Amino acid sequence: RSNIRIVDTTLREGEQFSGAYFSAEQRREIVRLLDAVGVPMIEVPSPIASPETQQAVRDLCALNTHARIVAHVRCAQADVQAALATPVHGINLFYGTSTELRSYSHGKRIEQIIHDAVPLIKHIRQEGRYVRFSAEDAFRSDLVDLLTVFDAVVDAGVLRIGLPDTVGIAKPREVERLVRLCTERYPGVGIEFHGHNDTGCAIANTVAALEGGADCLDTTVLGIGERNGIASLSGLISQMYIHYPEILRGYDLTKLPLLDQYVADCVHIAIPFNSPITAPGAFTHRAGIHTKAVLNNPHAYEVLNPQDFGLVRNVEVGTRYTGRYAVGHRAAELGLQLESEAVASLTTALKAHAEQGSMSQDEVDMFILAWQQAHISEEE
Ligand code: HCA
Ligand code: CU
Repeated sequence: RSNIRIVDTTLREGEQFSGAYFSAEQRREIVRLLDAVGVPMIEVPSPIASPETQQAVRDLCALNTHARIVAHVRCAQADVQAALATPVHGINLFYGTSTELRSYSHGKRIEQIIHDAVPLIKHIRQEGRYVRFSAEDAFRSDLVDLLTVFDAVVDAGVLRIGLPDTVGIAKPREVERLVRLCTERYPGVGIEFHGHNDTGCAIANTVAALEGGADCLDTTVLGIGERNGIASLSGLISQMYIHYPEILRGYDLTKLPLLDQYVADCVHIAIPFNSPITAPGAFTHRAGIHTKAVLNNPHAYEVLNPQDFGLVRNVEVGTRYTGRYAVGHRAAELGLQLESEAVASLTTALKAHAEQGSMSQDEVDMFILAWQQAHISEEE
């Protein structure tokens, strides 16, 4: 299944993140970096938003990326017109289908949704552009309502249907089940999944969608988005790297840390400590049992090879849970040839010191060298 596409929506969903604002140059740089990583589809905001947004969308299309640029557009004539006035590859339509959104958001009945969407889909197809239709809040939508809408939009010629978990309520098996049901009911039509992270299942749900047969999977850089965001690009990539590496053929994963850092800077946050791949501590090993095994063979406690992402492993020595193996290894790196008894007593001393607080790598090195000095003078 190498025809699976990541659809990155950092510029659309991601800018809905509290405090986010991307300047024109930042938008271009994010697109360039996403393209350098190898993401095949990039979603941008609706050109109807403002003249500036419409110009920005034109500028992004003018970058001539390998990645296809698609605009996220409401099911309204003027919105679709504004998008078609730009050279976007296609249009991602969306419409709320749940009772909640139909009651508290747009107030439309299912028949009205179909009535609005169908002519727009036909029009976009006549213009020769790609079109997808997403049933916003799909996982709180009545199944009959959902399938009624999908039957109509598929009939109208939509190329892909979207199943967004808009409020982050879905469970992985439920996602897999609904996606599979749609792949069986609509053969020949692609399925896109978009998972919010309100209950911490965004990445798991996105992988479940992939396994259920979805062929487009939404992400944002760092997972930023409305509320606490959606599945992160690095999170989805980390799963694919291990379980579906064929999907990542043609990607340059060494650009991922640059991209994550760039977007973190744009939105004034640090890369989260628990971010897959790019967290500052994602390749840091600490406990004695871990450090010993990792120094023997990194595979013991690493399923991602940091080098594949242009990153390096970090073995922390200066803690009270450190072990002789790691301490001896560091001493050897500093050029000291120590007998095993010496390593044992150095380790005891270092652990005792680290009881007062963990030591940085520099502090560890200074400690080891000082200990060595004292040791030599004792011997003399
Ligand atoms: C939104 C809603 C959306 C749309 C997703 C989609 C969602 O913020 O406008 O078009 O597939 O989560 O439902 O992001
Ligand atoms: Cu969303």
